[in-house]
Formats: sequence, structure tokens, C-alpha cells
Amino acid sequence: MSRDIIFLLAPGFEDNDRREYCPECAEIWGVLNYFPAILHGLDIRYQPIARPRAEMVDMLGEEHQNCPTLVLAQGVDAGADTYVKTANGHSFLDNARDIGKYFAHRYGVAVPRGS
Ligand SMILES: N[C@@H](CCC(=O)N[C@@H](CS)C(=O)NCC(=O)O)C(=O)O
Repeated sequence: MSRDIIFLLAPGFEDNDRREYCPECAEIWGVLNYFPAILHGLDIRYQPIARPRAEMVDMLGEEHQNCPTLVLAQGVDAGADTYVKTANGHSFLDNARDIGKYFAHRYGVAVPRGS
């Protein structure tokens, strides 16, 4: 079975004349640290802070370069509570909270509080 793809920014990229990290990508790594079994279903692809993020543009188009973004494996159901977008025949989630809700749906792990 094909795996989900998740696009993240790597920690410590250079921007604004300093090293930074993406808080929403760090949230995803927090969830993966809590529930490492999810990693078996994920293909993690780090993107540069600079646009265009070529790999994302190739897959989803110019307008979908947010990190984090999770591209669902073909035929996988994202659950009722998530806002699934589609582009170029791919279904994807482009915010950290929906990705957390999807992990809960697919892997039976805890749900993000407040969602
Ligand atoms: N609503 C998104 C926001 C994430 C976000 O702002 N990501 C930034 C990096 S920290 C990003 O990729 N922005 C688009 C860009 O840099 O081109 C989420 O919750 O995941």
C-alpha cells in the first residue's frame, strides 16, 4: 500500500537573518513523538523555506506550498472532521490541526483537544 506523504520545513532553516523553525511543523513532530507508530505510514519530505517548493508545486501546483501539508495515499479516507482539499488528483490536508485529526482517525491515536 502506498504511504501518505508529509511535507515539512526542516528545523533551523535560515530566514529573517536568523535560524528559525516552523511552529506548525514542530506541532506535527510533537504528535509523531507521542505516537511514533504513525511514522511507519509516512513518507517525510523536507522542503526549503524559499519558494517555489518544487516538489510540492510538481505534485499540487503553485498555490499549494504550505508546510505542513499531508498528501493522502490513494484511496485513504481522511475521516469526517477534516477539510480535505484536492489538486492534480491528490487529496491533501494543509494545516497541522487537521493532520492531527487525520492521524487520530487513521491510527486510533489521541485527538487534538479543542477540535
Ligand atoms: N495554517 C497552517 C499554517 C502553517 C504555516 O504558516 N506554515 C508556514 C511555515 S511556518 C508556511 O509554510 N507558509 C507558506 C510559505 O512559507 O510559503 C497550519 O496550521 O499548518
